[in-house]
Amino acid sequence: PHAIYLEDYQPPAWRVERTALRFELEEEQALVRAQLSISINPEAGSRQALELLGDDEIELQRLSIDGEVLCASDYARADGRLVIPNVPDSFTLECVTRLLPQQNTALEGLYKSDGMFCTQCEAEGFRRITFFPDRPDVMSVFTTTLVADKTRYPVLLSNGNPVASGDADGGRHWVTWEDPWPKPSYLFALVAGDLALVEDHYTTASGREVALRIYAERKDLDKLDHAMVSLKNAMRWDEQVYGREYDLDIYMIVAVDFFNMGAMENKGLNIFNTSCVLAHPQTTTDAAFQRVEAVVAHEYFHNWSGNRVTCRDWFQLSLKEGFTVFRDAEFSADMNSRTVKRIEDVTLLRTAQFAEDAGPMAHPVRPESYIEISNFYTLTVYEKGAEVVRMLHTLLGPELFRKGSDLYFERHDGQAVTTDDFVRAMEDVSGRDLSQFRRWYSQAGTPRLNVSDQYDAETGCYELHVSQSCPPSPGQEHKLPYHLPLAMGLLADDGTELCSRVLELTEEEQVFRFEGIPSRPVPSLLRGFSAPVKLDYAYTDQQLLMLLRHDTDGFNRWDAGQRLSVRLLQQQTEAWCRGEPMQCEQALVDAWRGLLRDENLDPAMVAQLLRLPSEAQLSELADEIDVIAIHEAREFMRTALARALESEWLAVYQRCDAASGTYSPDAASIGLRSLKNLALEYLIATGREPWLELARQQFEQSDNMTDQQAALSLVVHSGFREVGAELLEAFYLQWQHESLVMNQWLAIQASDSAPGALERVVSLSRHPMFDMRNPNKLRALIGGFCGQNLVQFHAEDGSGYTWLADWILKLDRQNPQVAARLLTPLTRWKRYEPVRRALMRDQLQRMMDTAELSADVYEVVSKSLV
Ligand code: B3K
Ligand code: ZN
Repeated sequence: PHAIYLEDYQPPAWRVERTALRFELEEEQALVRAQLSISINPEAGSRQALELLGDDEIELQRLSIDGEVLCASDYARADGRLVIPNVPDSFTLECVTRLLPQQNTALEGLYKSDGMFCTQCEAEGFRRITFFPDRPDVMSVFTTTLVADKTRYPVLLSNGNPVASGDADGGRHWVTWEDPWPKPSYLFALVAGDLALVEDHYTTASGREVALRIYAERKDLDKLDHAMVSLKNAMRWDEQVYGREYDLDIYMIVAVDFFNMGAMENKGLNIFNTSCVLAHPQTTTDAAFQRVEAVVAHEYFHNWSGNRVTCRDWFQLSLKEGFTVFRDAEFSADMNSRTVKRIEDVTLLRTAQFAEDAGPMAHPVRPESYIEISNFYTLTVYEKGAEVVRMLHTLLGPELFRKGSDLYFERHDGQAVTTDDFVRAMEDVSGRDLSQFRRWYSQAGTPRLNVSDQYDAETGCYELHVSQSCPPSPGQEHKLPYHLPLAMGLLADDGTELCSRVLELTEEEQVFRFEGIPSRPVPSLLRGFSAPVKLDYAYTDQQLLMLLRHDTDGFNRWDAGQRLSVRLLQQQTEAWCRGEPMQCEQALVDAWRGLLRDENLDPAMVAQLLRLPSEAQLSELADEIDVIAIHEAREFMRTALARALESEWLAVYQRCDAASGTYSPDAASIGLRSLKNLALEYLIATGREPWLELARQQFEQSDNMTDQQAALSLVVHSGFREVGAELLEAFYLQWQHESLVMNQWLAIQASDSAPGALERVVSLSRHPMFDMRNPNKLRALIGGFCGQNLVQFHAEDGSGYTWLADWILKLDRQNPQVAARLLTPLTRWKRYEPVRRALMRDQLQRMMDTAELSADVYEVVSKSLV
């Protein structure tokens, strides 16, 4: 496998104005006839041979130019390419290919999921279907005809609008779809199957009627309402907030069970992982309800940020992904609690993106090279990319930002562009120079801000000294300073806010002066997490407690509490390592008591404030990760806080329980359930029997999956092993017919850290509920064990590492994308103490020594070993 570089980009030599496809879908094979109207690209540098991309596995049956069949000597086919040296300036190329979708286990290109045909073409799946300039800067108008057995596949879908249909011989039928909007091949999609649907409609701001259809297997028809409501909300929101309307007569979503990621924004025909579209109170948790809302909106928003304006090349992936994640995050913030949404997003960023930034696969938001682009659908491109857009929003303010996005969409409608074009639109509307800001796209790593202060009581002058730096990352030894917004405020000791500002950092070291400050203030820094950085300031415990109580910025209230918890947990981790007794600070207990007793606070916020940072996050913050010490310290604190505040937890549990009525997935009810279940978690953590009974009751009597699953996982993860096993069995019997619920059942067991975990997951991998071809099952079981069960995955004998490596090698032959992704935990080997570090490295080396790794796994393993 070899690398591809951004600096080698060349515009396409040929354009494809029109693409007509005809699919004959059969039980053993699919035949694809493609007619491409090709002409020379006047913007290309020089005339070149026609080069089409097509996977070596597809069978080329016929190739003709303007009706003349080519013979083997007219073209060359090798390494995923088809080269035809002699072609006119403008011509029609026809090619017929034969594929085996039934055998496509990689789930890229055309494949079968539970008896239905579907496609996944981003990033480079179209070349597994036919020969094409499969790159995002070649945009074409597609017409697609599907032909298939009428009984097995009554529903035949593709992009755009249906324009003709009819019956064919042998019980077959056909439908033709036309998509008027030019699009790159990665946005092509088709679906053929026996599907049920819910239908609704939407009237756009300018009065156009759009039919909305969500398709799923018949048994899931009762789980589509939430997605439909979310879709309509997203359509309205994009009109109101970005002035963007939908542009076809139909918008379709199809739910499929076998899918490599969450969902795909194919023009007019989104294909979704069932886990991101199906929702029903009885089978779906609050978190999953919110995920459905977010993903439905995300894919819808792509219609403008991604489809109408697309990426020039895959290095620009964050152009559409970072911007669209920012858009969906703001949408979710408007639909739910803004502060809670921000806390959740920042937690993900700090836990997983910061870890990525500090690991061997670290890359800039706009990577400079890749071996396999699938490996770059990362937290950096998505989440950090969204933070970069958010910083532009903060620096310019909402009005200018909106002007900038309007200009961007107008200027580049129908084009394939770069992140630079996006920033230029923001520059043009604001008159600002964002050249330094562009470093956010080109430099990898998490910047660090060091803040200290000085106060002169006589003059009332307060100074903040801010310095910034960024650690080296692969291929980037030295970093230049970033341009970033540092939102902050100053608080008096009693919590009164003295001022609030957005400081702009551009230099390595800067001083900011504040006049007329009556007494030494407490700074509230990086409010709302205004930049994706790590910030150090020597807060005292007292100052953090004050901010936790009084900060006017909800996010920073939470963050103050987190800083304090992290500090105390780190102290206990060190105590544990030294063999000294651990202890729980009384001041923390008192502060938490105050929060638990204050009935005026928003329950959702209290739940966030009283959640201890996860083991994964504490690991990210550690100099050298000691998994056991972190686990022990966190368990100690959890138990101590549980016991010290037992009556408060019970009171809160009862208060929230009484306040929750019938199930509704709105923000207020979700907040009540999250605080109630957090209280139950602490009650269970006391280890006392009565609370086990309370959990059992909740498990048996609740009318919704959020409460039932919370009770189940708390009991399973507690010391009450027998009851845990009993509830698992009951849950299984109740829900065995619901595949998504069974994924949770697998994940809860996989993340159980009690001894014997590896034996348990090995036996689950042989359970009928597990299916190694289904990515959701793999993520639940393997991802659950390696990502959520840190103590057991990192067992000192290395058994967890061997188990994972065995799986990767097995999966790599079947589904390289998923294999490469599941590999992530091993890539972090350098962060661990010497024994585990060596064991993890051994497994990476074992994989490296294996012949014939896929490009996906090869890239991750080889970069990890550097
Ligand atoms: N654009 C798709 C991701 C495709 C991943 C391909 N390996 C989903 C999304 O971000 O909306
Ligand atoms: Zn996306």
